[in-house]
Amino acid sequence: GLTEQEWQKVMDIWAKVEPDLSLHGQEVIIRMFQNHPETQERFVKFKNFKTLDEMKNSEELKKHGTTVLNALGKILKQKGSHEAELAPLAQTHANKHKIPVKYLEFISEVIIGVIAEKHSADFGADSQEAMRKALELFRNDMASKYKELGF
Ligand code: 89R
Repeated sequence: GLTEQEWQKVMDIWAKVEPDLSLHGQEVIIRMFQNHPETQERFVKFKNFKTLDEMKNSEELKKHGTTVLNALGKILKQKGSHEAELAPLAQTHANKHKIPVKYLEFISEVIIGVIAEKHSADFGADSQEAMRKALELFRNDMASKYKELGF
């Protein structure tokens, strides 16, 4: 788990992300698609986007990015006691969307990269490390749920 100080660092940086959640969300989704094109294929509504402009101009993509970061924020704020938030997410991402844990690793790195770019002054090495640990915990618990679900 994380120490109380590490959770505090996670909460502090998330408080900087939240006022502009949809912009961060949009950037995270676009960068994930660019760095890992196989992730784009998973979306009926986005898989036919060819250009960066198409991605940037899509209100649907921005909305989805907001949904994802909003869900992640709720999970992070539980500081590890996220069973109630995680269970339904694991359920849909295993059974319905069939998203491998490997993709969760991709998005974790992308999230850290986007925050590092936008908030370099507030996201030093120790804060990055705390966020990396929080996202690792999230992934590990998703992986356990996936296993229970036979995925
Ligand atoms: C795919 C990660 C993640 C990853 C999808 C992926 C969209 C929250 C991928 C639609 C797909 C496909 C959908 C369906 C979807 O369904 O539970 O409308 N995700 C929906 O056709 C993550 C992460 C979080 C997260 C949500 C929420 C919904 C949703 C909420 C809507 C409700 C539902 C981790 C940061 C594969 C590309 C918190 C990834 F690669 F990153 F692992 N989702 N999603 N997702 Fe997804």
